[in-house]
Amino acid sequence: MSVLRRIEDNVGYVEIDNPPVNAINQAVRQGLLEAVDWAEAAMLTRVIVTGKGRTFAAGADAKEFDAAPMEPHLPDVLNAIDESFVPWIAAINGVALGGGAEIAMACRMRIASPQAALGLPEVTLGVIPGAGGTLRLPRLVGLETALALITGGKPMNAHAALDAHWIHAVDDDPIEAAYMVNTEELGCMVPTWELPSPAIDTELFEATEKTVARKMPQQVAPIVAINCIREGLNRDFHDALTDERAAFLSLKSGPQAKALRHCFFNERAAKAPASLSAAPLPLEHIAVVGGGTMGAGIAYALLNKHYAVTLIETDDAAVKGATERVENLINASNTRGLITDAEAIACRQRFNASDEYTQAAGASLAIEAAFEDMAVKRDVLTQLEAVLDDSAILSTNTSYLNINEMADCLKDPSRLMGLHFFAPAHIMKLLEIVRGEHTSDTALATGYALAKTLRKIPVLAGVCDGFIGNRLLARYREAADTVFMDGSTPWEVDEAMVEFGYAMGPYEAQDLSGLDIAFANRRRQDATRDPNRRYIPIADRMIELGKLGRKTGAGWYRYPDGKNKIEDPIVADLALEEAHFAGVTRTEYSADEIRRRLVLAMINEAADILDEGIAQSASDIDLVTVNGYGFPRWRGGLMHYADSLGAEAIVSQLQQLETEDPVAWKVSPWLLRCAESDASIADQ
Ligand code: 3H9
Repeated sequence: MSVLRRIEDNVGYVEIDNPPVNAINQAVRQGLLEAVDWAEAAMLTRVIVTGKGRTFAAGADAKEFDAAPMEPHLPDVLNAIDESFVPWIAAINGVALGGGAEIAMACRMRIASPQAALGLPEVTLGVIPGAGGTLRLPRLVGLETALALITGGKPMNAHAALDAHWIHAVDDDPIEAAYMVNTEELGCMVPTWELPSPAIDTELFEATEKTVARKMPQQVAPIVAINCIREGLNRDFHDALTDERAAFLSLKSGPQAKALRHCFFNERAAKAPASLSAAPLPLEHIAVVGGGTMGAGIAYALLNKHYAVTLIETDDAAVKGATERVENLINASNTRGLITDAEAIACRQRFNASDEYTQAAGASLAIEAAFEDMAVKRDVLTQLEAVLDDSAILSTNTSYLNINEMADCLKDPSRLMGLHFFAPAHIMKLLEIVRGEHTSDTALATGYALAKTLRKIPVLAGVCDGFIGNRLLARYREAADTVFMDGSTPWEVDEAMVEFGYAMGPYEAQDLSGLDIAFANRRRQDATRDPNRRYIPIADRMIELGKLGRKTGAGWYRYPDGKNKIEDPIVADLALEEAHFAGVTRTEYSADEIRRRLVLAMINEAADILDEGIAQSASDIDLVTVNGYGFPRWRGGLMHYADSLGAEAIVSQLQQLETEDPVAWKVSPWLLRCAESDASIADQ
């Protein structure tokens, strides 16, 4: 039964019961529609609708979105509620999102518990509210708030919703409060659809369009939502509802909604593999070694989830610096209202920093976030092994280094895994969990359990230079540098990739992280680099010139005011010089050609990563590229996008590029197999 109902004192109690989050599927819609008839037939005085469990309703069941819509449709169900002579009251016990909030809006009254939140996050799934949300919300909260809520997709807590007149009351027991509502007062409540709609405000619409263009460039749903809201202000409610429904259905089957749904379900499916044969170690106390930006971010992320953290640094001054960085993060979160004063105090109480490894004793997990150097890391791990219990798990936050070589220094190498966080570690969602040759299932299970607590998206990676994400990044940059050397400028490359959907192109992004990191990697790779592989020396010239990125005021761009970037002709000239020395005849690349090369390079590398078993699935590549490397979410991730091109088309394009440079563009056997067997890339 997806909708439970009972009558008491002539009041109908309707409970949406579709665990885990009361998603509104066909059975729920049917159950609600039947409840309208049931309430009318029994001449009930009111119906109180609520959700079973912690959620009111998480919205339409997005798992149904790939199939043809099944009757009854939600807009019709909600019209029946809105127009029924038996008034419905929503007792909003938990989150009411999307269609869940739309159910609440079709009710005559809304009373929420203090823990509840309401939101219309449809645009995050590439659709719009499709059951009257674009019409009912402006009538309830006014145009400005409705535009912000629908285009932004962020939920509002119960008290804010009360202030916005979205709901009528906040009560610890919303069902009881709904029961207590005075019958006369309830009788006077006008059905939401009959409320007057706000007046058109052209300036506000223009401002919202600008905000959307800036914050969600190239995304279709928010623009369609704005149009539906605008059209809905002037039209008959039911005509506008028909148009809203048509717009919703068209978006639902479009490529952006499919891509965003893929991301949504892919992220939720990222869990510990069933094949792990061990349970995670219980964690309370975690040691972090290294208190730079990364280590401090990791420490704060852990403190924020109630772990006790001991941060180890090399000496007094370093301990002081690390403590300051952690303190700054606590304060910043506190100031932004993300944690309360009491939580900030508790974070400080759980934190301890020292230059003595013995302080880490008792920790059941240690995360090494020291300098990216094999000798340094091996030394840290050896010192940790000496003070920690034999059962404790060791991990390294290395971005590139060989974990097997690192584990060699340990008496028990099975204790070591990679936990590759992304900066800023307390914000970025991705966590690469790296399995070394000897890594135990206990270590991996502990990594996954930690990811769950930190609400990170775990992706299992094997050992190779850069694991999944940084290996792809290296190939992306190599392709960019080649295009730069052979004909373009960094700004042309950046612009092409921004047009593709990245927030910034590879050169601007590298200016942010610093050119010295990639330089150190290139020097580390010198000994093992394939001598037949073309080497683009421009980035090395940048280091010689002291252009290390934003931190030195100049990198690929110049930053005269420390903030805004300007193009630097000296940098463009470097490519001319190097091309001349290398005997390269430069050519002009269109933006399409730049994009084609950079994206194909990544797809081919990703295919090799899959072929070598470094990543488990194409979906994992999508998780990494979207959540760690800025690949446009609305394209679903690198391999979801690749699937839209098709393996055969990709292979034929790569083969053409292979004639230019058979080493860099060697077609991955994985892609060749996909093309030969006509297999979907996304399903691998
Ligand atoms: C919509 O409503 C359109 C309407 O306007 C028009 C219709 C005509 N569908 O996130 P969690 C699953 S569009 C299907 O891990 P949490 C999820 O996959 C919808 N399944 O839990 C997972 O499954 P599994 C607008 C859904 O506590 C399980 O529930 N609504 C849906 O961290 C637990 O999810 C939204 O965009 C769904 N709508 O967070 C809200 N939602 O266990 C989307 C969840 O098999 N949902 N599942 O992995 C959320 O934001 C979060 O899930 C929520 C709970 C905050 C509710």
